[in-house]
Amino acid sequence: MPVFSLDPVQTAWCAELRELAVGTLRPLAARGEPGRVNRPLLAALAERGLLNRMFTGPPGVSPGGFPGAGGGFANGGGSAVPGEAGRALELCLMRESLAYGCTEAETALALQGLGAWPVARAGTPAQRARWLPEVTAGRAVAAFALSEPGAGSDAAALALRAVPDPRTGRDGWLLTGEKQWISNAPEADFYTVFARTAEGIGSRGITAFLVPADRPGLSGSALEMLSPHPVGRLVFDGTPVTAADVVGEPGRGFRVAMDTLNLFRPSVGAFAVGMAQAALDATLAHTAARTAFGGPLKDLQSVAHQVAEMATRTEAARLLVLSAAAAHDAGDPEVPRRSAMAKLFATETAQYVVDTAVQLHGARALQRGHLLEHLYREVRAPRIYEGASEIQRSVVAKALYARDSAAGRRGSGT
Ligand code: COS
Repeated sequence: MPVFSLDPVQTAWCAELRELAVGTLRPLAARGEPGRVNRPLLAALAERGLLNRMFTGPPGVSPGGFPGAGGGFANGGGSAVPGEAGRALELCLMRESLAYGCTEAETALALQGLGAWPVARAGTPAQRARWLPEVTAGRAVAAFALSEPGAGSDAAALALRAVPDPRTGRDGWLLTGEKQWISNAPEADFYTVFARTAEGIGSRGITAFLVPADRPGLSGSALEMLSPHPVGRLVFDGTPVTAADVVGEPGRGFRVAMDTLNLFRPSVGAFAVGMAQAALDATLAHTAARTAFGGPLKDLQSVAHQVAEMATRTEAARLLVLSAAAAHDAGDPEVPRRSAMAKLFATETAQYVVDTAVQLHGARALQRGHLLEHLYREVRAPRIYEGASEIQRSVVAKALYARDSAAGRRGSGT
């Protein structure tokens, strides 16, 4: 893996996105209702081509990209499997840059990606043609429905049942059960739902379905969470699905979920890095301007060293995120470990950086409406969703031991 650096075009694009986030998207976010989907914000992301770009990758770099010269899904979708060139990196650059200026816009974009990526990656041509142009236009809201009240970290234990529909025989199922803590629920227009089609075989008995929100027997309610975006619960009461709703192959849904998380985990790290950078920059400005004990705070060594530590950890997190993204795009076999490391380190780092920034600002940072008060609330959830930090450590350790045993090596103490 080469040493990582961004080229001038990428650097300029990130600067443009930060400006867009602060100047245009932040005011739109402020007019939204906390806990509700902000459709004008989504429309603004779509208008600037960002939702589309999330799926197509950088212009001209995605050789197997979606058909329609440069048009991606907006021109009607298609059936080609997208090339991976630049995809994860692109997603990370967008998420970090948007998060720096407007976390709500960042999350709205990311959730469209998380909910619709399984369809883009493994869906049928009909599913893709029906939904992806709507998703990238910001008209259809997508959601990824994996977690359940009894299966969060242990995703393979999910219990939402898909039993054969006696009316349609082998070609249909009825979904019965619950999903919980689903971002964008209950307002999404469709859900990528992971359900159990076979008992007793764990992760191999799971199938992914594309379930439009208006299917009979599907209802939802909002949960009040420490999160500005909607999070809800879904109840499936004999909701009918058919073979045409299967995303990928029956019994291969866990793979669809894991592939999606392998792509999105580094980008959760990028979101965290964007927040950490915003907190760091606010701290630099504050500690340079604020005086106490006869001089600016920055002249106190205890303050300066904390700022240096914040900056060093943020930079390390960014490099880990970008190298995991680059590894994903290069088809590196160690993607699960690298993605897990990036998410783990970046989200834990951002928590530390934002917390330290609050400490260095003092009481003003806790005032409702202060940037750091906002970031302090935002920074907590990413350490839990898309695999809690503890799960990421397990993924990393498992991959290390598997690699070690494949190489036939023994630890130094044996
Ligand atoms: N990428 C690709 N494949 C993966 C994978 C990954 N990151 N993680 C697991 N798999 C595959 C394994 O290779 C295995 O495949 P086979 O059946 O072909 O051998 C299968 O999935 C089962 O893997 P494993 O036995 O490791 O499953 P476990 O149940 O022990 O652990 C974890 C799976 C804990 C890693 C998984 O459940 C997980 O990621 N949990 C967190 C879920 C999560 O992120 N929830 C948040 C929802 S979105 S907000």
